[in-house]
Amino acid sequence: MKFLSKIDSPADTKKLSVEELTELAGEIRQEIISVVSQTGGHLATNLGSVELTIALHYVFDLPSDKLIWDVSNQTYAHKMLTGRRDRMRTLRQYKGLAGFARPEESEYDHFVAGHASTSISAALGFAAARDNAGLDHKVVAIIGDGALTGGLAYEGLNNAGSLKKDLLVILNDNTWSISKNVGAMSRYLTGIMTDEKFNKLRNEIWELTGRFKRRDKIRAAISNIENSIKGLLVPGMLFQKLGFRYFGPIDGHDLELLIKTLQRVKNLQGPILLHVATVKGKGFEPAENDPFKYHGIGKFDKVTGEAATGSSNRPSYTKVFGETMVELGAKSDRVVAITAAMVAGTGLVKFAEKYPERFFDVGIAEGHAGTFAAGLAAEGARPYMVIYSTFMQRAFDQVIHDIALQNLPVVLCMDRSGLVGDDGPTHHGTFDLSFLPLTPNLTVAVPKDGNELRAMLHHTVDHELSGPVAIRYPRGSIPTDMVDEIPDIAWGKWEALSPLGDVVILAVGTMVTQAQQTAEILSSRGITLSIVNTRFVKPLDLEMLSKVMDRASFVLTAEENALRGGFGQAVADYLLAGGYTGRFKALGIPDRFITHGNRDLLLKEIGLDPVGIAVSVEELVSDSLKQGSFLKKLIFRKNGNAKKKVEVGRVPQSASGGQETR
Ligand SMILES: Cc1ncc(C[n+]2csc(CCOP(=O)(O)OP(=O)(O)O)c2C)c(N)n1
Repeated sequence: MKFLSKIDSPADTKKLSVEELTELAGEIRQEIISVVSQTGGHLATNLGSVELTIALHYVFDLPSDKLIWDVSNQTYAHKMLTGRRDRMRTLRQYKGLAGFARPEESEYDHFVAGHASTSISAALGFAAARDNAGLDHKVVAIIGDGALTGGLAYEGLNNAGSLKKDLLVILNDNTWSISKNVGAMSRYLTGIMTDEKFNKLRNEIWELTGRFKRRDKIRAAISNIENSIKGLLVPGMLFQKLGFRYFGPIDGHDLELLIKTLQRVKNLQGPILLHVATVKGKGFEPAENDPFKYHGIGKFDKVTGEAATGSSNRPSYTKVFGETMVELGAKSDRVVAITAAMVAGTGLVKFAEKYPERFFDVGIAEGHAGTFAAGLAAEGARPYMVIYSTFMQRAFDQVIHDIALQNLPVVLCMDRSGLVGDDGPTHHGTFDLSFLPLTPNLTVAVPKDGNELRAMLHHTVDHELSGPVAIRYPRGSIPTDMVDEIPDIAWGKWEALSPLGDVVILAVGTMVTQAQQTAEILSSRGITLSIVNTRFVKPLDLEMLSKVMDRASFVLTAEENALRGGFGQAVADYLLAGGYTGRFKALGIPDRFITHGNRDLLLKEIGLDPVGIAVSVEELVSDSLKQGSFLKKLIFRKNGNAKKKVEVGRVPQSASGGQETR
């Protein structure tokens, strides 16, 4: 790497000529392909934004000038150019570089992002704080056309247009979100980009008038004429009406033009929007041909682009969900499905093909999806709002205010619940079991496997629902094979997977499989662990819970969710109110954000792997007995004959992240 290997900071990029920068772009592209082929990651968006990143590094003074990246999954080139190129091969790995911008990682990253459409609001905040402090550095937001479908972006534009702060927004328009971008705004932007003749003429007039002394007045007059003739069809008129000066669209792969344009707009005052046209996947043929497939990809062959095959031979929860949705669609034509820009990620492709009139991709607009679903349900449809757990956070108010308050039969389907792994803290779905069950009227269900997921979904169409239902399921493959027949699940009831003994674990969703492995570990140590599949987190199955209370001296809960406000806390409340005299421990995600990396490693870090859970069980049991291992073994070999009223001492907080309650 002739040039890349010499770049340790943006100052080094500034030393290169345009020809050298063009070569550098090629090197960065090769490195991105090579790295992502080994680590997996967001390939296509990064390939599309190489020249833009280089130009920004060349023109602006980083890090005092601030780049605020939307979503920030397109920051690989930025990472390489800011002293992190040697660590690129650790990308998205446990303890390695993050796949997103991360201020702890570099002084060149200023703002965390993973959820879309935040950059304009954040950048405006930086600009306002800068002005208040009397500073004069530049602030640049870089946002994609997909992210511009999110309502938050318009709130930012609206506010920026009125505050009139110096702020540059770069719209990186590749016409793709994860799938092809959707919506009227996307059509509007495409209209601008295809209106080439008009743009050319307009740019020429702009250049020409720039030579006149009274250029501002002349330009304003021309602008008025444009408005009256073409109204909203004038390129960028929408942005201009919002208080931005619009420039573009320009070719986002022409480094010379990018640099020249950025140098021109850099010192302009007020809010500026520069529209840059890029090709998603640029420079890697398979990705250019199929930007959707290469948006986020696992390991692949860097020559052919062929994706490496997964290690599991069982289907993913997503696949089971998607196939079941097709079954539901056939059962009732009231069934409609809504996604917020995640048609494939949520498994809805087949449903969309089969029932196009009952399928809605609303763009990156989770809040809107919630109210839209509520409207559909209020008019008699049966909406399935299918949104990753982490993005459902955006629709929290809509779930409460529009869906639950009116007790509307909307089914919230949350894929990627729990720890998602490589994407890290912006994407972990570890809060839904805290924020959803606090909502009145809402039933919260968590299947332990694919068959249960299918059964729950069928239940929602086979029965008149008494209110909204949320179903959460994880990323990855189902733990057991699918069967043809849909199992019978008693709605609202838990399932004891073994006779209730003296030590019981109430396991939610993914934790059932973990608990089964834990039980094996413990059995070799003389402890019998009874497992209850607590497939309804709200309402709690009080009948089963009171049986557990009666029979067990030691109760644990396990969930892949924040301990704060989670299932464990709900159970603890119940036990406390009922005067439970045994010992209790809740296992889940401690009160901190969990990093990125392989999910198994993350589970281990927080003690939610089978060994970690076994340690917690042993700690709970042995600490209570306090009589030393001989007695402990003796009692537990008897399998559940320990006295319920054990001596209760304060059990120290375990390293596992478990939270203990009595
Ligand atoms: C709130 C939210 N919903 C959904 C997503 C998932 N997501 C990640 S990137 C992306 C598409 C972004 O498209 P665009 O902004 O055009 O950037 P590109 O990848 O095309 O460069 C989506 C939908 C997200 N990050 N945040």
